Amino acid sequence: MRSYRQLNEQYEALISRENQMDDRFYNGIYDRWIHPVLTHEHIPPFWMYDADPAANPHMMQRLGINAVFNSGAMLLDGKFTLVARVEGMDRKSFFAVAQSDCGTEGFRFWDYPVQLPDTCPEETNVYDMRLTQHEDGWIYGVFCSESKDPDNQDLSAAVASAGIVRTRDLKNWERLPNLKTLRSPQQRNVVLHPEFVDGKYAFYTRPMDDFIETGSGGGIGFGLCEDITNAVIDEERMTSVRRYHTITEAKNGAGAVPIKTDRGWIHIAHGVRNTAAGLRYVIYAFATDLADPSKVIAEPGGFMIAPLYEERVGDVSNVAFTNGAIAAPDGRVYIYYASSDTRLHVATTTLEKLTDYVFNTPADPLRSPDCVKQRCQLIEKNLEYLKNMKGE
Ligand code: BGC
Ligand code: BMA
Repeated sequence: MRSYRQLNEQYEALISRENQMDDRFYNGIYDRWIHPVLTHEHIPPFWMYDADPAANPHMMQRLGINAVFNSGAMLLDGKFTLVARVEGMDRKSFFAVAQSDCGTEGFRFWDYPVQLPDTCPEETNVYDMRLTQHEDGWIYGVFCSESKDPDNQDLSAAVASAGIVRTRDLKNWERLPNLKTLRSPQQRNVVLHPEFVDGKYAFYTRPMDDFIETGSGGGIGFGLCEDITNAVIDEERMTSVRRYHTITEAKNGAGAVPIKTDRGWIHIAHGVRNTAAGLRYVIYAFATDLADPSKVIAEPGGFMIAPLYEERVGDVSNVAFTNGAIAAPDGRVYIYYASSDTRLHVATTTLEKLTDYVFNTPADPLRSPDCVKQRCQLIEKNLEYLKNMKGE
């Protein structure tokens, strides 16, 4: 049996462990790190154990935690701040704030998880918060609010919609009415754009016909609304679309809040395809126009991050998913991505590299023969170049 003190020492050792770049991996675009930045082991023991041996003689978990994963991210007072999806053993998720000074290690949860105003009795589960520091001065959290579908007998039938909260400090939260999209029955993966567009609040949406299938939903949508305290979107324009036989065939969805660069907004999103082994989630990037953030101006072919090594296995295997990234003032970019709905990692790059990646990676040619042509062009250029290099 372990004492509470031992459990706490173990936890403190984990929190103070240094992280290192993962030398197994190189692609020039970003670096991976050896250790995940948040796991269920980063949960303070006082969230799980009753520390009093009189009440807990076997020092057993009374309320275990299953997983810590998809996290919104921002810099708050200079600290790397994550609002993580924490999932109990009971499958219910909730949000909790963890902070670190450097962004790649040392994330520590605040003493209490986020206690959102409980305004909606049907809401059963909440997850995947995107944190937007909006130019109106508020920090918004947009998340998936899930309820049982009252109109469907199937026990698993659910309804997903976008919940909206706002705060100034991640401590006091005001709940606003859920987003209403007049033309889409369900929503998940909704992200609030950080600036007004045509004087309005702008949301990236993900129109869906039902809980899992996007159906006729063609991709990542974009819609404007006048009033954030009663957010209603009529038309959803398409930004990055789903395409046959690509990484977005089954679904796609906005991830991190778009990052502003001189050349456009950079979006880090997810794409899903179906396989015999279930859905495969990967992370991809694209850029949209500075003046019209719904207009895609560059979209590299294929994925940027797919689950690799240990990342491949977890509660929902073969998933890489992001809902938060931080572009630090020094030009470094931290992409927080979860693997297999189990743990959270960071991939680090710079704004310069990310821009190079998004604007100079060839687009998906969509057909095998054209992919071969694309690759042969690169090979030919290289063989020519390398021939001339000989003897140097
Ligand atoms: C789960 C999410 C998942 C969604 C769609 C929800 O019940 O909590 O993790 O993305 O279903 O599969
Ligand atoms: C989704 C997301 C995530 C999750 C993924 C894979 O639809 O909203 O919560 O990581 O499925 O299960």
